[in-house]
Amino acid sequence: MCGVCGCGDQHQHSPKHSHILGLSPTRMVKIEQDILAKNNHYAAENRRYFTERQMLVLNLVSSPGSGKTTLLTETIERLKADTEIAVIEGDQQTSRDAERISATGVPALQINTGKGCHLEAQRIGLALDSLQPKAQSVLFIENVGNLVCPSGFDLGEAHKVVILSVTEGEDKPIKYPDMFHAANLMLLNKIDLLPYLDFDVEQCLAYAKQVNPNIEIIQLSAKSGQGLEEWQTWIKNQQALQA
Ligand SMILES: Nc1nc2c(ncn2[C@@H]2O[C@H](COP(=O)(O)OP(=O)(O)O)[C@@H](O)[C@H]2O)c(=O)[nH]1
Ligand SMILES: [Mg+2]
Ligand SMILES: [Zn+2]
Repeated sequence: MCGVCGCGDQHQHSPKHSHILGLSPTRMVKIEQDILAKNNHYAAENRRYFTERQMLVLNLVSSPGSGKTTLLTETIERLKADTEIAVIEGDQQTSRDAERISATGVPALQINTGKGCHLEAQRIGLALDSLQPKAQSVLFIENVGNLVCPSGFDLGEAHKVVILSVTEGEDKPIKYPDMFHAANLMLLNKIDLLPYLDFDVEQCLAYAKQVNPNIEIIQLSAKSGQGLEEWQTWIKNQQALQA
């Protein structure tokens, strides 16, 4: 397990980490493999549950502050009239985001991971027991803000959706390639701020495609509403595929 973030993902372990933990690299690799195998088992159970209910499940991943919760509340306001929606919120501490979602009137459940830096499939399975999402609903899972290890943990979702905001710099896809490789869709958020920044949109899109040639990309602003219709259409199309 990674001695820095404790997440069990397959980070490159330096000898320094091994020394800190007092574990040999071989032993650490074995622990990582066990953690990921256990997670995959629960993810498969979740996926069965979602398939039986014809649910669309999206795992939203990004660094903290990219606008996941804002985008979710705006999306919910636009979809809730004709779509059943539920939300699972992941954060290390507080229920602030679940409260923001609950204000829209859709069921939301907060998972606090404490020191944990990603959501795991087993916790999602337990959350489903109390959330009881409806058949044919859309379930959004807002992962813990972290562009690294949530990429390695399958929660049983149909797609990982990575949100990158233009204030973060255009080079993030090549700095955190695992996440952009694992995602099927990238939402480039906060484009309302582009006039004030020297963010190179074309370069960013090229970096994302370099890491993942199949990634779809939508440029939007949760604040101004620009691009939200395209995102809604994408969700509706994915939902139709679950039926
Ligand atoms: N200008 C601008 N600000 C945004 C946009 N989306 C989110 N924000 C702001 O970014 C900050 C972080 O948003 P939040 O939704 O909490 O991000 P999260 O940590 O990814 O859930 C808040 O101050 C939001 O108001 C956007 O499209 N444009
Ligand atoms: Mg949030
Ligand atoms: Zn982690």
